[in-house]
Amino acid sequence: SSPQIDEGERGFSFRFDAPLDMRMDTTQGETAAEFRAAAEIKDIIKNNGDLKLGEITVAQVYQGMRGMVGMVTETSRLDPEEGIRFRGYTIPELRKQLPKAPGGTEPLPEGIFYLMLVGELPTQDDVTFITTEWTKRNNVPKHVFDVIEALPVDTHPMTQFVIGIMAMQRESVFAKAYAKGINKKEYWDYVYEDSMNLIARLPRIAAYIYRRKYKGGVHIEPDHKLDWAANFAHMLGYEAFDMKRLMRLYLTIHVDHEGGNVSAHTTHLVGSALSDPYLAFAAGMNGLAGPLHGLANQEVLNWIMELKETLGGGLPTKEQIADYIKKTLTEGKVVPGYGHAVLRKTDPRFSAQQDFYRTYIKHDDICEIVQMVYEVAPPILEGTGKIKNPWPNVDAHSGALLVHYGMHEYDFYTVLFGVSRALGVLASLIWDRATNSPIERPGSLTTDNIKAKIKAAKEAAAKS
Ligand code: HAX
Repeated sequence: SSPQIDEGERGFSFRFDAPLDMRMDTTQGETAAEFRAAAEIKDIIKNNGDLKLGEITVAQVYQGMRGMVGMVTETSRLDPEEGIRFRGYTIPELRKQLPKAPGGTEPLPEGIFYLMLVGELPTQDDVTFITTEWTKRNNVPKHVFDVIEALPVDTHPMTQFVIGIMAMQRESVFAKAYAKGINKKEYWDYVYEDSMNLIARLPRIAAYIYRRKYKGGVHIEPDHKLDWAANFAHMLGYEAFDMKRLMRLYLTIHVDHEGGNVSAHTTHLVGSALSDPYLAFAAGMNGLAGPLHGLANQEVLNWIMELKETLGGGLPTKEQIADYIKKTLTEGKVVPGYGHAVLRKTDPRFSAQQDFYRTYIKHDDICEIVQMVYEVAPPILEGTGKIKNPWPNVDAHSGALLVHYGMHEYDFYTVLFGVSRALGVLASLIWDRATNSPIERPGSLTTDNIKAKIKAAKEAAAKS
């Protein structure tokens, strides 16, 4: 039912027909096939396009568009009080309901990808299908590794990661098909192909960077019997069951956080120009590499280690932690891992990791410091009177778990986040093309324009 694509050009002899095609309305015949969602959106715009979703204030345009709805993202939705839901499911629900690896207790990231893409919980077979697809597609062209090798080894891992992604752009089936000329109804299919290939290959690139930078360039081949997350842990050099279990949880909870965060929004924005998934995702990763976004996970560990060092090692007291937080604030720095632009309570991704710690690890010094900071920091941050959310976000906990299992290279953590984030932003990109989402082009004003509007509003108020 989906468009016929020449296998040679595509480079693959297999495809992903079932779940996405279930959503295609083929009642009008093969050539007019259109996603039901695309037809529904057209209808919504036609009949309800004038309905107001809110008003835009001067503060919002100056202050990072907080609370301003500016796009549609189907894969997940963030509630300020409750936290994230993926297609309606909370993280605790998904930890229970998503399929697991044999003998495993944490969900397979393949399952949350399926959920975000298809909109329904996968069966074990659906998840096996995705694992098999990603295994088949995980071959990284040699020139990609050559390009990474050309960089000084001390280049930040996120920079190496983005350059690796860009070096793969040559393989884009969307870009090749577009250059030949394709019907816009077929875009999603090529974007799907690129996204699947990219997700399949990212752990290999990430592991290559890790082994190159920290393990003397001794690389580990993928094990095709393993699921995507376990194989990633294996290629990084972690064979213990515990680390594979953590990796499955880690790569599941970092996938998506609705559409407005920097990495998701950037991927969506760049993709809206019909830049292919490699270009769009690499752009998103440049945003994730910022310290107020994904890089916060490395910052948290640096911050905790500096705290420990300042106090001569060992477990600090709560008073010492409080003093250290106050010192951080006095120096005009942020307390990494705390605060959020949307959330107004403890991030459920933090709670999931805390639960993982309590269930499987039970005692670890760094994880204990994380728990102590969680007790001490919120009232101090709240006491500043300006921080809107004094609670921890996802990054406050992740590094401590990784250190426990032996991964001490803090500046690599954001790459792990990036590998996971691919699942959400690329599932969204496929939906963007399937629903004919247009090029994004919001307006902007100058401060003079705003002053003129303020003046006009005052004059109007004086007259009335
Ligand atoms: N420590 C110190 N000051 C903080 C703070 C923190 N953790 N969180 C917010 N503030 C400050 C802001 O810098 C801002 O100060 P100014 O008015 O002087 O500019 C003020 O409090 C109001 O900010 P806000 O409205 O509460 O927060 P924002 O929406 O502007 O910013 C951030 C949200 C997440 C960027 C912010 O809380 C922060 O910098 N946190 C620390 C870094 C961090 O953990 N980032 C990861 C966030 C989650 C994520 O994306 N993960 O990838």
